[in-house]
Amino acid sequence: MERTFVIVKPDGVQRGLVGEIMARLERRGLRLAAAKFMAVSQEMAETHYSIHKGKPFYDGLIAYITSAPVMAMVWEGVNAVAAVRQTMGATHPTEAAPGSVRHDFGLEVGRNITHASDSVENGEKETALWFKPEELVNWQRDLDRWIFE
Ligand code: D4T
Repeated sequence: MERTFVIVKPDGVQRGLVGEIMARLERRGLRLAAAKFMAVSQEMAETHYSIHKGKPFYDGLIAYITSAPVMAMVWEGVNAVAAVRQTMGATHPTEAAPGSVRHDFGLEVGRNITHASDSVENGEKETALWFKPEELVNWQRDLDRWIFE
């Protein structure tokens, strides 16, 4: 089953949106595989965002993601990467589709509430960075046959 890595970022946690965002993913039919409420170390932030090193927004991005706790999660399902990116909406909240998390709760790219992996490969890499293998739960949900064809 395809897996993707998701973060409710510090602004989402501070604004009390963790439950709302998890509820949207659950309602969509995605299945939770791991979740961890945690502070983000400087080292973790720099590794996670290493592709953005040197860009003008990099320092602000690192300060933002380490500024308060986050909810780190792994969600799984058919087409999980694309489905979660769609539920979150475009990176810039003013370009995000109506009904998406970033549209419904965000205004600025530097406070865009969530992260979601942009490919299956990055989902696997990010999951391995943020979670130990034993923190991932393999389980069957009784509803699965009504959601996955
Ligand atoms: P994340 O990785 O946070 O889910 O965002 P996206 O996958 O949607 O977008 P991204 O990797 O292009 O950007 C990572 C992160 O950097 C912030 N950012 C981005 C910013 O502050 N200013 C910018 O101009 C861009 C492009 C927001 C998300």
